[in-house]
Amino acid sequence: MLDQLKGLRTQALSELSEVDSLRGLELWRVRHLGKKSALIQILRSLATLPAEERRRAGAQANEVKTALESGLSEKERQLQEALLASPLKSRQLDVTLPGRPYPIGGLHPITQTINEICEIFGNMGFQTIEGPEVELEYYNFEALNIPPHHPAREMFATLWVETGGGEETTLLRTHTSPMQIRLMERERPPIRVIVPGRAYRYEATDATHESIFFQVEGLAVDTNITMADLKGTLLEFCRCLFGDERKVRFRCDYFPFVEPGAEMAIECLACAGAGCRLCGHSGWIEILGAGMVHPDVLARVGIDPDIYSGFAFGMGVERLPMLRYGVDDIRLFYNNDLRFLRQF
Ligand code: FA5
Repeated sequence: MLDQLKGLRTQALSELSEVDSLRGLELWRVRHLGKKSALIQILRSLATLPAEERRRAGAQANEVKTALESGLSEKERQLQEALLASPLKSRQLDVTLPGRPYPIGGLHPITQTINEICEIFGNMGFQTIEGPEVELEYYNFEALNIPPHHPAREMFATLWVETGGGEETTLLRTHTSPMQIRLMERERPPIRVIVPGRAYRYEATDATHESIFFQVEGLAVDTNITMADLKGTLLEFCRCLFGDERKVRFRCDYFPFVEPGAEMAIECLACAGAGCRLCGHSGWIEILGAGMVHPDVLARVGIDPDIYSGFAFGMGVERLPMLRYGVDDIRLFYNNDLRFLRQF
């Protein structure tokens, strides 16, 4: 057995000196140190030998195993080194070359639009605040003159949030208008704020409707605020965003929390006002609802409607870049197709 071990060692080490790749080295390892190799078989069979012979053969076998293992790791180190060195030798490496540019992210077009809206109104003296998306029914409806069973609840297909019994009913806000109330409860006039944020409606989506979309609420309360202030503010906003030439329509509408109420629409870019699928063949796309804050709403938050008056508006954010750049489907903003998003 001692002779056999000696032969194994010579054979293995001579084969090792011929190995010139990591793959070849792995094959060598399996052949000479693997479970089925002659050496490991010998080590396994030692137990069957008489004691004296076992001691000598065992020492010899372990010595061969150690020699093969250190040969293996030395060869591995040599091969790794050679692997690293070869491209450096074969190619010139210019360490002064600039690195490969990594793509850097950009702001989503809706975030860009919100930032722009905040800047335009900021220049007109409006502060930006935010409010909760999970809202109490009271703020979303009752405080805005929309009691249960009021037909206006039909306008807002509501997603209700389940709460344990006894707690106040909550919902995903259907518009940003509840922030009018929250703000007027804690601040006294003069007030001039805008509130960007998500709104949620349980309704089918189409080219101009999403079930989760952004609105920006506006609110100004002070002495002597009139409908002319509302109209002037909104027209100035449209001029800043769309330029002087773009046609804007301002006409009556109904919302229970304003009196009088209005809506504003911008001429459809897709058909230049001629009428198409996108604008429902009207030539106009509605961007916001607005009006003079209802005296009952002011009174409810403890602001005297005989002294103060205010205007409010709520605009849809996605429709603004649609109208500006001719995007013909609101859903494109949320499909996360980078080819589309990178254009903004
Ligand atoms: C409202 O939400 C009122 N809170 C607006 C308001 C505020 C009126 C203050 C008076 C005073 P309306 O449901 O019309 O109103 O929505 C306002 C704007 O949000 C719409 O003009 C539209 O631009 C946008 N919008 C409404 N629903 C969707 C939807 N499903 N997807 C995308 N945008 C929408």
